Amino acid sequence: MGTRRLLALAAAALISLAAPAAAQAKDLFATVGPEFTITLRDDQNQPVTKLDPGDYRIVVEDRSEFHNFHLRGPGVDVATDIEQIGMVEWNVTLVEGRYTFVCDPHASVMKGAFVVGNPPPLPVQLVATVGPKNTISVTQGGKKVSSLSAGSYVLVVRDRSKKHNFHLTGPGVNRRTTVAGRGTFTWNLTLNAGTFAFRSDPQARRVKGSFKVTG
Ligand SMILES: [Cu+2]
Repeated sequence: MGTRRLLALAAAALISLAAPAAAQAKDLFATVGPEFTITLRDDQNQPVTKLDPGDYRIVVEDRSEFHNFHLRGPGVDVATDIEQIGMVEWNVTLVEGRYTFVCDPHASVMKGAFVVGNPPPLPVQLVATVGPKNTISVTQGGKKVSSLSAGSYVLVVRDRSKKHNFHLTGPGVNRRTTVAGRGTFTWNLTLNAGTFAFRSDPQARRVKGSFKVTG
């Protein structure tokens, strides 16, 4: 092998060392404390609400021995110690989905969330209530439901009577609670276009209702 060829190989090796193998990880900055504050910001100091999928380096500054920073989402579950103060670096790969961060001891007030990529919308929550008197309803945000768009729903069923049940029927759906039982139940439903009827079976003529689902 001639000298010129060796030099060419050496030059090629240097270039391949200099070129990053993959896209560089982006930096994010997390803080928690000293007061009841928790933040996650990008390198422009903007609060993180939406990110592209990819590799990230998260620099966490835990400024309090009463708080921690806990990040959770698809493929990620990392947290700082509550008692420890200081800086931590995490290298994480974020994929399409929904991520949340909290301070564990104060998760109801110290919290945040962001999406990565374009995850499917969260299912809408509906509430079905039957009893304690001869009443039955399906509501969304406190309002009676009369029509819905087809899709995924979470139906929280509150059966508040031992004389009634909640029975929902419609295209592809036939579910009920027991008459004698009471309780709160969570049903994950896919509602397709059509008419849905609900009733309490022991008083199906009086305690009933319906809504439409459009495609
Ligand atoms: Cu806290």
